[in-house]
Amino acid sequence: MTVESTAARRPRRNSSINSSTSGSSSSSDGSDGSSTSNSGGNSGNSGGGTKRTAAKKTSKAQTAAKGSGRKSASRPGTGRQGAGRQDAAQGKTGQHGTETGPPLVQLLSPEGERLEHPDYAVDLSAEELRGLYRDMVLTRRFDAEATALQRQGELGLWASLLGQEAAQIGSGRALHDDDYVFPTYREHGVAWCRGVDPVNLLGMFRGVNHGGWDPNSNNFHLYTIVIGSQTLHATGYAMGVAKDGADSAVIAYFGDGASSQGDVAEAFTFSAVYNAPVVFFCQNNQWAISEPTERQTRVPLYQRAQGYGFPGVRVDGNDVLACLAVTRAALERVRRGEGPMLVEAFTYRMGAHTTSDDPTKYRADEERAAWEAKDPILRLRRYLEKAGQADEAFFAALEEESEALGKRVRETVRAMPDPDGLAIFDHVYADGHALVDEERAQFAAYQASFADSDDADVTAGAGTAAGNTGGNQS
Ligand SMILES: Cc1ncc(C[n+]2csc(CCOP(=O)(O)OP(=O)(O)O)c2C)c(N)n1
Ligand SMILES: [Mg+2]
Repeated sequence: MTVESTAARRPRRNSSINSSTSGSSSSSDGSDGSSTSNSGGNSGNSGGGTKRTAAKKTSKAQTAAKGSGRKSASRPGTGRQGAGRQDAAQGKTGQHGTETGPPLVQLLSPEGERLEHPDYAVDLSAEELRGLYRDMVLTRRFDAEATALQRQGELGLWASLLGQEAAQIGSGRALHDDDYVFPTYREHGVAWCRGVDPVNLLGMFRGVNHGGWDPNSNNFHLYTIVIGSQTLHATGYAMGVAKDGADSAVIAYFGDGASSQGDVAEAFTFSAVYNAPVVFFCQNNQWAISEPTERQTRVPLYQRAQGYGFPGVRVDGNDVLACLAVTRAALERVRRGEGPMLVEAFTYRMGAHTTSDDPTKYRADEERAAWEAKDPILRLRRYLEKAGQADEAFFAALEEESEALGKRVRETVRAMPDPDGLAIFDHVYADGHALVDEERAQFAAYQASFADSDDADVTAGAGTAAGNTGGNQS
């Protein structure tokens, strides 16, 4: 990894939200714990331009999670003792992600009431509140469009963020432009806050590219599918930032399932020992494909930080105001050089793991229904309406904007050109390689054989193609 020290001296700009956040972020017990154009329309930031380079790793693996058939043991310290949740494979009835755990930092109740917290506060103008609402609505609209596009065969796969909008928009709007983000594959709301055009998120899922955006344009790294590995990339990057003497921060997103990965444990250890300016933002959406969180941990996830020597805090991940306040405080802490911090955003994955998944096989419908009542968008809408901070005209205009975004996404994705099949050979070695050249030539000849077959009759053409692959013609 190289880090140019000039990047470290870039002037710091704030995100689109200007508000005060108070808060020590030092306890680990949980008690203290605008838009631009229509294309994009999502950036409160004026751009990246940082010249740092960060490690990249994007490969793909899929494993199907299986229930072992064992019953959950009681879980000391989780507040879930005796909850009696059965194995997901056995019964789909258990109360999952119970509210009886440690207290959450909350500034907005599910009913849309404003709450105070002794350590965290936000003071937002009506315009800023409407901005957060708009971010969440447009992100959800984009996400729904992407799911529909997958169902129509336009995308190979989609990982929906449904239900996690507040965690992502709240934390994303807490970032400064020169902060650097290492996402997983579900951070469409954070991408939105960074000013990445949502259409660009879809190329990889359509199979026409391996990323779709320049990470350094928006300080938003490429999506990472190797679970947990981006926490190490973030830690290394943050160690570089510290060596530069910069006052920017790094944030790594990961899931409850990822928290079990060795990479995450190593990232925690290194970041703590090297005092790296990194916030670990865990979206505990309570499922890792079909594995519930109680299979990952016997203590609340935020408490893991204590063992590594840095603080952790649990925030209501469906409360955009609390996510903003807590993430901002965490970022301030790491910028002050006080070492890393873990934020656990307690939320819920309302949809399937991806479009390849069927959650009805392993979780109860009632569970999802209970979380619909805590919908992050609905609760902010309730507050805006009660407080008289948004009128019907605002909601109607946003509805129109949503539809326009959906249309643009649809049309742009369908028009994405297929990649040149030979391009993949160009990026294996920076300076080329004789073996790759040979393989490129072989593949080019193979492709050309299909072109020839177009001129022949259908039967002969099929035979030619099969013959080239060594297959039979049955
Ligand atoms: C190293 C590795 N192991 C396994 C997988 C397969 N896999 C893809 S997503 C996933 C679950 C991740 O769950 P979580 O971290 O909670 O994130 P979420 O999908 O819930 O956002 C797994 C096991 C993978 N991609 N990489
Ligand atoms: Mg998860």
